[in-house]
Amino acid sequence: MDRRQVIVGAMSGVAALWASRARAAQQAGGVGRLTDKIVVTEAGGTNVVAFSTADGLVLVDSGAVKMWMARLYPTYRPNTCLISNGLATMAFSLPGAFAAKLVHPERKVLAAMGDGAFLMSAAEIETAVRERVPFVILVWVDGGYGLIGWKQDIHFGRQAAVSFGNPDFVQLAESFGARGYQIGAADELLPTLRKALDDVYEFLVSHPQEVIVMVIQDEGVTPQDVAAQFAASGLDALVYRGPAEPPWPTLREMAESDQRVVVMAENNSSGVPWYHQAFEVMQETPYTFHDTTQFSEAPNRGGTTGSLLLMNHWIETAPMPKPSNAAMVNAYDFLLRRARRFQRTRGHLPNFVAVDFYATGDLMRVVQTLNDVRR
Ligand SMILES: Cc1ncc(C[n+]2csc(CCOP(=O)(O)OP(=O)(O)O)c2C)c(N)n1
Repeated sequence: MDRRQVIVGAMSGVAALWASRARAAQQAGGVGRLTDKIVVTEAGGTNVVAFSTADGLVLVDSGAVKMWMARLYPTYRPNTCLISNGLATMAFSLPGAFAAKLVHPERKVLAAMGDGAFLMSAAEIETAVRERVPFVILVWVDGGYGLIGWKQDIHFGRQAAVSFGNPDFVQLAESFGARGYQIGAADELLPTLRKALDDVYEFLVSHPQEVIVMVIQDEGVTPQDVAAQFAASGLDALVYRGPAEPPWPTLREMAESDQRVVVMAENNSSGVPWYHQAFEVMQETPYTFHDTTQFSEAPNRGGTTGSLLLMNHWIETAPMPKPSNAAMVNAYDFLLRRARRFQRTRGHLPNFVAVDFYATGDLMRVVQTLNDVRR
């Protein structure tokens, strides 16, 4: 099944807590009249703050959710928080998030909406799944038009015709081929959001030309554990299922067939057809170098038979690797020279270069140079 990023949070479990916090805020100075019907929330607001610092883009729907997001969600750059204001049309945030993700595929996009607004536009999840556009929908669930109920309370002292029943939102998301999560307490919100926003799957969906090779350091993890996690995350739909030996498909062929994740285990891959024994597939260099004079291109695990070549390229220090070493060995000239030496010794450029602190130094520039040479 084709699964996508959609988060559906049923918040009713913490409604009372949040409403009472909101009442405390009201007593402390003027947030308007609030009732227990109003779910959302200082707790939600502060949790979502973490998202705003991470260059995210949030679209906020009309409803009580807007009142709280507008008050509590800090923005640091223009146009990173889009709110349905003015005529305040409901249900804009879901298709709005879709459009925002198309325009900014590299950014994390979140639609924050009430259950009323969500149910007006939920069918667009099908479009998002079909078009492979991953974004996250956070639904505040209170089984009613909360903002309208709030206003009715203020004007009439009672509420009329603002309550409705809801489907099971997690099942609804799943039935579209999206992923659904239910959040039962405020402190679950941030970890769940992170999970939905940050995973490899999101990256692959939004970067359809990218291929990823994973080598899982699987001490204490069975192949069946790995397979279960791949199934739960949706990644199993994208794994490479061909033979892990020459002739390998080209990267373009892998992208076109959408088999873009090559998965290997350091130790045990038995019983899962797309999972391979890393050092039957790869050959590598040693990896325990304590200073730069010790770098060696000699065969290590995988001997000289593996069809993919791995160059290990970092300085070992206990208990943690050091960025200062990475700056030295990931520098352009040093790293390029080692790759050339590897090529002379092993008869081929490395297919993989393993480093510490990949963003320190010039790794990407070196790889670019090497790839140009190979073309
Ligand atoms: C298309 C549209 N219909 C009606 C309204 C009036 N309206 C504003 S907020 C709201 C209720 C929103 O309910 P919900 O999405 O569940 O959010 P909550 O207020 O419960 O957080 C309504 C009906 C509107 N703004 N836009």
